[in-house]
Amino acid sequence: MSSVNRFDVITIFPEYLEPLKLSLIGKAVSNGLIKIGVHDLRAQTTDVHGSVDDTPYGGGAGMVMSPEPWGKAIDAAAELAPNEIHELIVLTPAGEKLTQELAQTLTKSKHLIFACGRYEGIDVRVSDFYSSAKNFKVREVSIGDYVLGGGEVATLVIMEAIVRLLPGVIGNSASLDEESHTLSNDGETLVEYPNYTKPKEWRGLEVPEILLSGNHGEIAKWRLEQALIRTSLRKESP
Ligand code: 6GU
Repeated sequence: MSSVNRFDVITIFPEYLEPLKLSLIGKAVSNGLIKIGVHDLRAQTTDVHGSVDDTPYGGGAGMVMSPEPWGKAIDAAAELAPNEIHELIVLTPAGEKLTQELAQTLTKSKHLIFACGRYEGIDVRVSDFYSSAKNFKVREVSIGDYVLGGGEVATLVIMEAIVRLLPGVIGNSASLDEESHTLSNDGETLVEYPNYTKPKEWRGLEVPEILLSGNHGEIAKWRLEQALIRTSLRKESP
């Protein structure tokens, strides 16, 4: 099964993506599992001010990002992974909501390009153009029902959700099978059961006896019960 090997991020604030150098993602890069490029949209502008936005046709508040620099930046990013299908992720609060399932789906695209919009978003012709361009797939993605100043933080969230699922990134891949929001065998997604480690008693709080029993069958049963209780308490109803 093929999986992502290259991510390109286009933004007017490349410094916002510095955390990609840390921890799990930073390690995946230094181990050669993935490649990441972060590109300044302003490098594709031609005027002295490096303008990336303009007033909206039809009037209204705010500014809209101009299609020209975006087209150039996306074309340049595509050339960094020749002969691949490029999945263009356009970050917008109006997009499809990120779920564990979408993160899992995105692991299967070889090349992901993240377009971080700011202001009132990107001229929609950018999405329209690449939707019908050969070798491109376009997805508008949101990370939740609230509005951020731009897509940079959303990109960090989505990339972290994807990268930890890639083969070889997490040492013990069995831990991926038992975590929250992962499909269990009966087709339901649950949040995780509660975890405990040493000491056995901490500030008067004890580890549940069952976890010390060594009875794996009973422990599994207890954990499933706990996951079901937490799921019904914490998940929003559909
Ligand atoms: Cl992807 N972008 C912005 N600007 N706001 C958001 C978002 C994205 N997802 C949730 N809110």
